[in-house]
Amino acid sequence: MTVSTIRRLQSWVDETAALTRPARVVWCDGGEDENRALIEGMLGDGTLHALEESAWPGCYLHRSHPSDVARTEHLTFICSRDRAEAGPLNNWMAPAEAKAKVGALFEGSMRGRTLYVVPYLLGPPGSPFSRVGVEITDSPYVVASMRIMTRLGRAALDALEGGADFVPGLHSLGDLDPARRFICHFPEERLIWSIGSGYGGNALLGKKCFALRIAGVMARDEGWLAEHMLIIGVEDPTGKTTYIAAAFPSGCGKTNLSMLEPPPSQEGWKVWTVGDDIAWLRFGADGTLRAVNPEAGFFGIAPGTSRSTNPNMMETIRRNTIFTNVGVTPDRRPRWEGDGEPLPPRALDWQGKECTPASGTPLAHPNSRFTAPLIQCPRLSPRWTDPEGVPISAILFGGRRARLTPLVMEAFDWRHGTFLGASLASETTAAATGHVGTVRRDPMAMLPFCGYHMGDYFGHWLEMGGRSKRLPKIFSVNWFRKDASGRVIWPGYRENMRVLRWIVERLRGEADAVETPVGNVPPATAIDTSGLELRPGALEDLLAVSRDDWIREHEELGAFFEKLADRLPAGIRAEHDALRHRLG
Ligand code: GTP
Ligand code: SPV
Ligand code: MN
Repeated sequence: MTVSTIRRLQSWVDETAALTRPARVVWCDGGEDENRALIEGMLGDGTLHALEESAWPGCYLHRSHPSDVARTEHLTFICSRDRAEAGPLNNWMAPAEAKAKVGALFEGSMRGRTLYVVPYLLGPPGSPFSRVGVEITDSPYVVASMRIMTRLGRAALDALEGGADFVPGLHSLGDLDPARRFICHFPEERLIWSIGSGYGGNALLGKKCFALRIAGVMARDEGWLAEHMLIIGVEDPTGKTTYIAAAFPSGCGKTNLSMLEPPPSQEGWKVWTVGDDIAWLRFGADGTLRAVNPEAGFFGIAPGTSRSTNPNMMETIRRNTIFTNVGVTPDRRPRWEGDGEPLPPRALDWQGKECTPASGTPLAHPNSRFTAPLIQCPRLSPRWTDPEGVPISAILFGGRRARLTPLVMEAFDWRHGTFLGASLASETTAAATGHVGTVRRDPMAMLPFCGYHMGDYFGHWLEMGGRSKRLPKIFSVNWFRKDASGRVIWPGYRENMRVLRWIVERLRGEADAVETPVGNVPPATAIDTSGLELRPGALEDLLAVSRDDWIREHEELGAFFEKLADRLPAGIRAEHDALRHRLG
């Protein structure tokens, strides 16, 4: 650590302690003893509950406050000096106002509690991609979670000693009242302040706050990308691996796709997990776009996870996992809807209340999650810590669309692909508080995570496309198209392998496509449906491009882009016009 970095860290900790008045200050090293002490403390005060030790070794249940179960986007702010920098799609607060208003809430907020100093590394040790963060928090649950989600302790200190700088993030539970909850980002200072929530992306500041909102600003300034993307290696039967990154909005299937176990009909194909939520990408010396996963753990959605939908995740969470807001049986086994077993006759629900199948209330919260180390994933890519990153050949954008977007289509080129990403929309899910199931525009799945003006962000994507001659191809996917009776047509989950296969074959110039006004779509014959029970005509419906629907979409997109008009890049405007022209 350079002298000035040590001084800066020490004085930030001192100032914070003077402001928040904790009973004690603990510097975390991420070691075993420290973790055991944290867990003992939480078992003692009821923050954690032990699960059945023989079936679930090292696993615990945490129940968050019932008003604190998901990210709260309306309480999340970008505090840039100039309001215009945050853009019209972010909440904005002037830095001075945020410092005064939120600073007042931090005053004495840690009284009687411990202030933990948590140094962590995002990205593989020794990688030019990697960045150091230090989170100050008064929540032992946050420390235990950060220990799983990041490289806590030594790796971060080594990087600091090697001369790295760090991003400070201050977090306090406060009183957990949503009226006094704020998640503030100061992009110019590279600083995060979060108070009043102990949950997920609001409180684990290495995740969305740093790895996307602050890192996104760094990436813009330094010429790389920080994206809400999974990363996988798709291995074909000859052993050749193609790396793919995919951006889907929260709750739309990234974790599931990242751990896909191909069905028996797709013999010889394998999917290797590199990351399930966030990707940092930059061009390598050879011109390929390289990706690393800045995280070291999964913070995945429990409901719907079962042996049949995601066997690799079920294996991953069998030990050393923290479950948050799931149900629990009298013999202390974690349970959730869609875990593949019949609902238990008696259990405690996510709030710790008695519940039976007749109660009519959910056992697990729809946004209940597990926090588990990546190294426990049976299909973890051997290259997940590659300091140079894996070379990305394809980028996928996908969302939940009951109509409109086909199962899969290929963009014409990088600019058109950027436009497809900018056009992404999806039905909202329980991952954020608010109404579930309404279609909203979520460009590149980054609406809640872009730390600056979305128009500039599109511009940055277009500019990145000019930096290499070896750009990945861009695709759009939609697992969620519905039939007239409202049922999802595509079986999804492991069967998505069939779509990945078309994409890989397409990259190699081996698969057919039909050019449509919206992109290149496979003919129904190009997707292998052997062993699938699809009604006749289902695949044609999944791949259909309706001109009327797309004309309406084009208009809606126009209205959306209008909001960004002051900074909408010409390239996006040109693509929007070209789409109208192709639609005739
Ligand atoms: P975040 O962690 O919030 O970013 O979500 P995510 O994008 O990782 O989504 P995840 O894989 O956890 O899936 C979210 C929900 O979508 C779960 O309820 C899944 O069961 C469901 N889901 C995932 N993949 C598919 C699919 O291929 N088809 C269908 N119908 N549902 C899916
Ligand atoms: C998401 O909402 O996209 C998540 C969960 O991955 S959280 O960590 O809460 O952001
Ligand atoms: Mn996510």
